[in-house]
Amino acid sequence: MGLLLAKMMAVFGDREHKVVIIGLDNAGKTTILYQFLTKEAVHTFPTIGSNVENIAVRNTHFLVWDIGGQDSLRASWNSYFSNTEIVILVVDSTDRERLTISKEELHRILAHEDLQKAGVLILANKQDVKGSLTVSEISQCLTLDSITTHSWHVQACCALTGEGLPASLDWMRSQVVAN
Ligand SMILES: Nc1nc2c(ncn2[C@@H]2O[C@H](COP(=O)(O)OP(=O)(O)O)[C@@H](O)[C@H]2O)c(=O)[nH]1
Ligand SMILES: [Mg+2]
Repeated sequence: MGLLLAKMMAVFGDREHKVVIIGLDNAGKTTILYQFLTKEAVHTFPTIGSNVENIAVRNTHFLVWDIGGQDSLRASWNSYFSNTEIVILVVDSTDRERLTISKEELHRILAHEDLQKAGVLILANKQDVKGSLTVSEISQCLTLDSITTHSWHVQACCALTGEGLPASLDWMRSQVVAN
């Protein structure tokens, strides 16, 4: 690589790293995407199709896809996975009933051939709600300790205030910088 190009990359950062946000409808995916982007809570609507935004963390750029979580859309998640470096699974920590569905989706995507090298970030969202499940309860329900094939990280967060999200971005950055 030419010296000039190397210098320019040091200044402007590397290529974009593809990130896909998945999770059940109402988990908080879209709120998290816009909290990453604007650091403010935005009013969201159920996502039809997908939202995509470029998010910069220092000189690392992520192209983040937020894909709808309704039943009918989940089948199409697969088509978004090629070249994905990080998958973010957003879990609604108040939704005890549907946690087993999230568990199944998580283990299904881990087996996906396009995601064999992807890092997995699990966000235990809505921690502001009283009585929500803790990170360790969610880790147990999702059997995170059984994951040995992928680099993964679980983080408590609140998308409305942004709490926990800077730490998540730091983890994402460390993943792509290390690779
Ligand atoms: N209390 C609370 N509500 C949240 C949080 N994150 C998202 N929500 C709300 O949950 C609902 C669904 O959020 P949305 O981002 O549209 O979920 P999506 O379907 O996964 O994209 C909205 O009413 C959000 O305001 C959170 O951390 N705490
Ligand atoms: Mg949405």
